[in-house]
Amino acid sequence: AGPLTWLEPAVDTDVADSLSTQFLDRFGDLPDGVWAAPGRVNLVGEHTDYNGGYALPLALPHRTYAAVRRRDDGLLRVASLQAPHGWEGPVTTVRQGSPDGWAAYVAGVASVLAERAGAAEVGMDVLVDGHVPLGAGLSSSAALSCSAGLALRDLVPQLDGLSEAELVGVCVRAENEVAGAATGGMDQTVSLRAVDEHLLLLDARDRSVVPVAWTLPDHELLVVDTRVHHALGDGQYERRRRTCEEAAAALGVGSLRELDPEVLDRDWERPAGPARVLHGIPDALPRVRHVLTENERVLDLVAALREQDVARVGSLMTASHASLRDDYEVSCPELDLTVEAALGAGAPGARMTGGGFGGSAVVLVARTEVEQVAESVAQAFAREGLDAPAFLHAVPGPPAHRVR
Ligand code: GAF
Repeated sequence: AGPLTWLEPAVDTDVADSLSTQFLDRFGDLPDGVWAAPGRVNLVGEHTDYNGGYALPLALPHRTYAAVRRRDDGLLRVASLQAPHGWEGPVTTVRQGSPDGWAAYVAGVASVLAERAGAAEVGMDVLVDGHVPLGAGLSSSAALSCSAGLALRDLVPQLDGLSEAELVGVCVRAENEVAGAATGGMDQTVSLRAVDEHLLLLDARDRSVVPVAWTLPDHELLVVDTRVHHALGDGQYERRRRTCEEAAAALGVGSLRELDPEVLDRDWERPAGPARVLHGIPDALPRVRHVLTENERVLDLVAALREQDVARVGSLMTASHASLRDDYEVSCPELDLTVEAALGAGAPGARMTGGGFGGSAVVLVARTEVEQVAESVAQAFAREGLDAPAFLHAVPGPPAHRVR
């Protein structure tokens, strides 16, 4: 299948050096600083965050960098090394669709923060350099909004004291209201609040987090980017979310999290039981089943990690994949192939990660077998005539931070 492609993280200080120089060329002045925010991979707990449930992501060492200079005239000038066109305009004109595309994630955060600061003069020049693979389901968009958000928080005096937890809310609002993506907060939470060398158990009900140690020293997490472009904007993500909200309303709860998972075995089918109530909502039954079983898998996986039970961690990951494929219907053939090939090569567990419909899978693999498992996945892709996937080592890294 040819040599494997490994996506390596950048070195913070190297990026900061070159980005500062390019910022000077473009904007005629040095930036006030350079900020970095990580992408993420989620180990388990998918499509649970907007249902008030649990997830278990980690921050990747792959980050998005933003060189920023504060402006006090309310103007935003946004550029990226990865995009031919930027955007320029007053912060007060930012709204859904203007700007659109990647710039909405930066402008959206600036607009929400300007409102928060009560100051229409909040503005900035930004030059972005993304080292989180784009469209790979590894949260490059949250990394973008979080890097810009943290920069503004640090540079605008009226925002002094705004906590990372509050900044999560700002970035989610920007993404929902300006970028027009109805995402649930997991990605921004882990980007801003990760704990180095740990996973983060997120309880989306109150957005609280608990660091969880990686207890399997002989194993690592291998990410496979299928290179099938993942986009949440095509309506499928929102449709899933709407189905869950309608189901919760029909069942008389504020979110699916409030349902006792035992209803699945105990009285799911009884007259006036959940199965009957959900009958009229297309696909609600399997969608609800996924969310309830997935929440349990998150807590079970945390317990299995504590017990250093590799086989159990792996089987919970694989069960999560099956549920996302069959009940939630957000996988795709390339993700299924990755999981199948990785398991076939001896990995204890594998699953799609992130929103789905393309993007990446995460594989639990013995350190001594990483190359071999990656090789098997690449060969499976080649046999199917698919473009070669890319690989990255998911070593849990620190949260968003100021580089200089
Ligand atoms: C995307 C969203 F942005 C997250 O909020 C989450 O819902 C995820 O899909 C699915 O778990 O990454």
